[in-house]
Amino acid sequence: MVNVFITCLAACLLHILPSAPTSISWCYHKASCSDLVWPIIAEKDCNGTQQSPIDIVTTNVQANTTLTPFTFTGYNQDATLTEITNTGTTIQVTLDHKKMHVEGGGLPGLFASTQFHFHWGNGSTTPGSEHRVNGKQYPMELHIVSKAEHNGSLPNDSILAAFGFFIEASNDTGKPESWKILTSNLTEIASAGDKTRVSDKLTMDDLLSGVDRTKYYRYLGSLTTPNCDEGVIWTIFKDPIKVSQDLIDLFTTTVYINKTSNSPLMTNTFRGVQPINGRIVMSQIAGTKITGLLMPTSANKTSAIIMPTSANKTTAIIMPTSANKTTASIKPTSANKTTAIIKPTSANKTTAIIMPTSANKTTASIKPTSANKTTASIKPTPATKTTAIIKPTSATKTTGLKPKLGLKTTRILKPASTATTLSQAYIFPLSVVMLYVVLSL
Ligand SMILES: *[C@@H]1O[C@H](CO)[C@@H](O)[C@H](O)[C@H]1NC(C)=O
Ligand SMILES: *[C@@H]1O[C@H](CO)[C@@H](O)[C@H](O)[C@H]1NC(C)=O
Ligand SMILES: *[C@@H]1O[C@H](CO)[C@@H](O)[C@H](O)[C@H]1NC(C)=O
Ligand SMILES: *[C@@H]1O[C@H](CO)[C@@H](O)[C@H](O)[C@H]1NC(C)=O
Ligand SMILES: *[C@@H]1O[C@H](CO)[C@@H](O)[C@H](O)[C@H]1NC(C)=O
Ligand SMILES: *[C@@H]1O[C@H](CO)[C@@H](O)[C@H](O)[C@H]1NC(C)=O
Ligand SMILES: *[C@@H]1O[C@H](CO)[C@@H](O)[C@H](O)[C@H]1NC(C)=O
Ligand SMILES: *[C@@H]1O[C@H](CO)[C@@H](O)[C@H](O)[C@H]1NC(C)=O
Ligand SMILES: *[C@@H]1O[C@H](CO)[C@@H](O)[C@H](O)[C@H]1NC(C)=O
Ligand SMILES: *[C@@H]1O[C@H](CO)[C@@H](O)[C@H](O)[C@H]1NC(C)=O
Ligand SMILES: *[C@@H]1O[C@H](CO)[C@@H](O)[C@H](O)[C@H]1NC(C)=O
Ligand SMILES: CC(=O)N[C@H]1CO[C@H](CO)[C@@H](O)[C@@H]1O
Repeated sequence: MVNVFITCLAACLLHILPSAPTSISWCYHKASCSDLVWPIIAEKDCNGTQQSPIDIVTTNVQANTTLTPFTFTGYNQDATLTEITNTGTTIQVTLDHKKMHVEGGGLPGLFASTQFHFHWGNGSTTPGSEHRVNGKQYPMELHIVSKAEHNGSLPNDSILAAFGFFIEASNDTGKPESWKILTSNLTEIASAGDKTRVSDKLTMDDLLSGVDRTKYYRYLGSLTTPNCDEGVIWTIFKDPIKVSQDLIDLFTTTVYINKTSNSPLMTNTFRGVQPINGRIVMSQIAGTKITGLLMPTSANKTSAIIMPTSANKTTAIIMPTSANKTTASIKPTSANKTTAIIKPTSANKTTAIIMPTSANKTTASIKPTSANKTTASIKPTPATKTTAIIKPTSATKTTGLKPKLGLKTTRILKPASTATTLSQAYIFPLSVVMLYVVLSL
C-alpha cells in the first residue's frame, strides 16, 4: 500500500498542478479508482462543468478571428527534452521550460512549456486518445503542458495552456525516426518511478512532424487527471501525427504501472469524454454543416431563412407546435446535400421553398398533421436526384413540387381520403427518368 501511495504521489506531482498537489489514489485500470469515480474521490474539480476531454462536434465549431498562428520558440532546439519518466499513470518527458515557449494563437501572453506526456489505448488497433472528433478516437494523444509566465517566472497559480496532438497509426515500421528514438528509451523505464535521459538530438518539432500548426480547435477545459483543475486553455490540432504501428504498440507492451513483478502493463490511459455543457469550440473556420433548429411553441408565425453559401451540408428542422403559419426558405448555393424537415403539428398553413442551385441531392420531407393547406416548392437546378415526400393527413389542399432539371424526380403525395381532397402536382423535368405517384389512403 505504501507503494501505491508513493507511485501516485510521484505521478501527481509530476503532472504539475496549478494548486496544491493531491495524494488522491486515482488510476485508470480499476473500477474503484478509475475516471468513473474521480467526480467522487476528487469532487473539486473532477465534478465541475468545464471538464476535459470532450468530443469535438465539428458541425458546431464556430469561427474566431483571434485564432492566429502560434510562435513556437525552442521547439527546433536540441537538448530541450530532458528526462523521460514512467509516472505509473503515463510516460512523461520533461522540457527545458527556460528555452521552450509558445505565444500567439489567441493565448493571453507568453507560455513556457514544462512537459509533455501521452494517453493511449491498447496497441495501435484499440484507440486511446482523450479528445475525439465527431466521435472518432485516435490511437494516442500527446499533450504539451505550458504555463503562463509572469516577468520571467512561473507562479504556482499560472494559467495553463494544453496542446493536444492526435496520433494516427501508419503501416510503416520504425517511422518517424524521432519517435523511434524516443520509444527506444521505454525499455529503460519499464517500472513505475523509473526515469532516464532522452537523446540530445531530439527536438519537439521532430516529434510533431506532419502537423499544420495553424489549424486547430480552441476551448476552455480542465486537466484530464485528478484534481481535474479547470481554467485550462485547450488547443487541439486538427492534423494527426502519423506514427507507425510498431512504435505505438511499444507503449502497451513495454511499460508497467507498478514496480512489482506481477504489475499490469500500462494500457488504456485515457479519461472518457466529458459533457460540453454549452461550451463553444472555436477554430479558424466554422463547421462545414449548418443546422437551423427553430421551435416556437406559441407563435402565430414562424419564418426561417437559411442560406449557407459554402457548406457541403445544410439541415433545417422547423417545428412550430401551435402556429398558424410556417414558412421556410432554404437556399444553399454550393452544397452537396440539402435536407429540410418541416413538421407543424397544428398549423393552418405551411410553406417550404428549397432551392439548392448546385446540389447533387435534395430531400424535403413535409408533414403537417392537421393543416388545411400545404405547399412545397423544390427547385434544384443541376441535381442528380430530387425526392419530396409530402404527407398531410387531413388537408383540404396539397400542392407540391416543381423541379426543373432533375435527372431523377420522385414525388409521393399522400392526402387523406376526405371528400374535399384536392391534389395538384407539377413536374417539369427537362429529361430522363420521371416517377410520379399519387397515393390515396
Ligand atoms: C456533482 O455535481 C452535481 C451537480 O453539481 C451534483 O448533483 C452531484 O451530487 C455531484 N456529485 C458528487 C459526487 O458530489
Ligand atoms: C473569440 O475568442 C475570444 C477569446 O480568444 C473571445 O473573447 C471572443 O468572444 C471570441 N469571439 C467570438 C465571436 O466567439
Ligand atoms: C495498412 O495495411 C493494411 C493491411 O495490409 C491495409 O488493409 C490498410 O489499408 C493499410 N493502411 C494504410 C493507411 O495504408
Ligand atoms: C535513449 O535512447 C537513445 C537513442 O536510442 C540512446 O542513445 C540513449 O542511450 C538512451 N538512453 C539511455 C539512458 O540509455
Ligand atoms: C502495485 O502492486 C501491488 C501488489 O501487486 C498492488 O497491491 C497495487 O495495487 C499495485 N499498484 C497499482 C497502482 O496498481
Ligand atoms: C396570435 O393571434 C391571435 C389572434 O390573431 C392573437 O390574439 C394572439 O395574441 C397571437 N399570438 C401571438 C403570440 O402573437
Ligand atoms: C390561429 O388563427 C386563429 C384565427 O385566425 C386564431 O383564433 C388562433 O388563436 C390562432 N392560433 C394561434 C395558436 O395563435
Ligand atoms: C466540402 O466542399 C469542399 C469544397 O467546397 C471540398 O473541398 C470538400 O472535399 C468537401 N467536403 C466533403 C466532405 O464533401
Ligand atoms: C461536393 O463533393 C465533392 C466530393 O464529394 C467535392 O469534390 C466537391 O467540392 C463538393 N462540392 C461542393 C460544391 O462542395
Ligand atoms: C385554422 O383556421 C380556422 C379558421 O380560420 C381556425 O378556426 C382554426 O382554429 C385554425 N386552426 C388552428 C390550428 O389554428
Ligand atoms: C455531382 O454531379 C456532378 C454533375 O452534375 C458530378 O460531376 C459529380 O461527380 C457529382 N458529385 C457527386 C459527389 O455525386
Ligand atoms: C379554414 C378552413 O378551411 N378550415 C377547414 C379545415 O379543414 C377542416 C376539415 O378538414 C374543416 O372543418 C375546416 O373548416
